[in-house]
Amino acid sequence: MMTRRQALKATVLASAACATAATQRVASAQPSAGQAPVTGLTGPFTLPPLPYAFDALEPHIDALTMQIHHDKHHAAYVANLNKAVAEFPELGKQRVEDLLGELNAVPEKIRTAVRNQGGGHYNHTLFWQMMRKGGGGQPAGELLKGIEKRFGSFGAFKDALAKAALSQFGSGWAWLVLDANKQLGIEPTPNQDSPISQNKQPLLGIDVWEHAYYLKYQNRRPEYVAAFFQVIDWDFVGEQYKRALG
Ligand code: MN3
Repeated sequence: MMTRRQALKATVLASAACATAATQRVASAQPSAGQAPVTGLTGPFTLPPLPYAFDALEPHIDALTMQIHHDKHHAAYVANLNKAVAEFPELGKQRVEDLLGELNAVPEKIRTAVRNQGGGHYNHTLFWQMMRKGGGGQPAGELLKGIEKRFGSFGAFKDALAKAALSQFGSGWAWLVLDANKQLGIEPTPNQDSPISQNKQPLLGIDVWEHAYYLKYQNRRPEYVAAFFQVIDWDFVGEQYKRALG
């Protein structure tokens, strides 16, 4: 049997090995497809690769935050979602957004797990695509028109989304959504709740969990929110808007 001291030493060595691997991978700054060392990722739900290098959003969002956020946090939501649906194989054949859109149809035993872990998987899958290297600026076309019509101006929209992000107490998200009446709106959600569970299509979301910004910004959430606006991929958000309008 391992003594406590041996167990502690083994843990420290394992952590050191992880830290070394993390440093090497940040240095190489490659997309992380197939690299995530988290068990439970063999399906039915899978971790999508980050669509750009870890350091693509520097200096606004740092490479180490991106790496941990994707490879550890998002990977864990996927792994835990897979564990939750393991005894309900038919659920694993559905899209995660369909499970979240009909949470009441999910067996009660795993409903909270699907809400939290499935929400984490879906929200982050969108989140990576909502950002890009050299992003920021303003939307164009129909989305800009829609935002101006609903909020008065792009500046007023930006202020409203930032306000929702800053006033979310604790962990959660602030979203630009399109509701069932095809109206744009600002929607804060706690934890990993997704607007899609309220029949609202998320178009743009700011993750305001501390894991999204603490390494670089510590408690300065307003700086992180300002930085997020510098990396938004408005082309992607505009496409989401068009699709949601139908
Ligand atoms: Mn997150």
